[in-house]
Amino acid sequence: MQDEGVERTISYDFKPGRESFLAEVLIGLRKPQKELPSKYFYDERGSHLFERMCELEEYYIPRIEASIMQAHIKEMAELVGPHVLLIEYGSGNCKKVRFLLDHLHNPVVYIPIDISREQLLHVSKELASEYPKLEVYPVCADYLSSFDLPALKRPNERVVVYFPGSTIGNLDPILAKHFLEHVASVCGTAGALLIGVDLKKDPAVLHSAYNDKEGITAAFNLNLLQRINRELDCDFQLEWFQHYAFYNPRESRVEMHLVSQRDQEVHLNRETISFAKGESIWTESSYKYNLDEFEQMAAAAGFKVERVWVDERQWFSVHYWVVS
Ligand code: AVI
Repeated sequence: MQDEGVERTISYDFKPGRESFLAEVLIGLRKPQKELPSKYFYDERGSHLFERMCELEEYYIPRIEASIMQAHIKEMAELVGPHVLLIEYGSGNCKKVRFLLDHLHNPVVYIPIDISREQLLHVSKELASEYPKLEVYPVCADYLSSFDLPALKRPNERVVVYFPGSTIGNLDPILAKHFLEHVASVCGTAGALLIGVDLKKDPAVLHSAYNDKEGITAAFNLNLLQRINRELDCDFQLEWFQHYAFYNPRESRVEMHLVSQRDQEVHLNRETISFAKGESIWTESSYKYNLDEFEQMAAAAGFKVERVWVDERQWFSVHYWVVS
């Protein structure tokens, strides 16, 4: 049954519908190197599996990012300043932003943007009651598409975008630059970006992070096929696809694929898609940067680097950039 109270908390709903999901899947599966957009990982089960992944010993990103945030939160809050309008792209379960909100000086508005509608509805409602002085305007959207932000009633001193977790790494560098240019225009003059990005490291560390022993990452990857079966009436046989993730040093990225275990055919929207044994569907890239490369990205996108924090092994970094 639909909870009408919750319904009303979504400020804007631009969630891609079935038609665009189908179109994007078909475009991807018709390519010589078959691919699927990683944004579709995050249905209800996918979001849940991602949360479990974030608890894994091997998947170091959330743990190290949280330790950097904890060590430097006072300085971050000073830089952000009072009465901020905070926008978060890919807000997920909003766990990270709670820590930030708890330390900011009288934040006035929070706009979480996420493609996973159910989770967005749920956490926005929780946040609104936990932070009664904060106005929460959830926006359901694929943040790469163009959409309007809600018109706001309350004045703010600065717009700050929060983009944690190295989600920027899931965009190829050219798209990442365009996206960050767009973020700079959303921030406007006096605006800033607080962003977490994963750094280059021993490929063995990356290998275990994306091939965890419990098989949660594999289940997360395969869940995409299950979602396509359910929502698009497709007939992928999950037992005949296998998770495969590796670090590609030439491109500085972890690639996730699903590899067909035999010659087989899949049917979607009256189309037959053939797979040869060993052929893969490329489902995600996770780019890793070094600090210089990411600083160059800031300049290219119209930002000035104000501050960078790293952990002692330099595995992960958090950056505060201001619009230049
Ligand atoms: C959301 N994103 C930053 C994750 C990453 O590390 O690229 C998604 C993920 N894929 C497999 N494990 C985690």
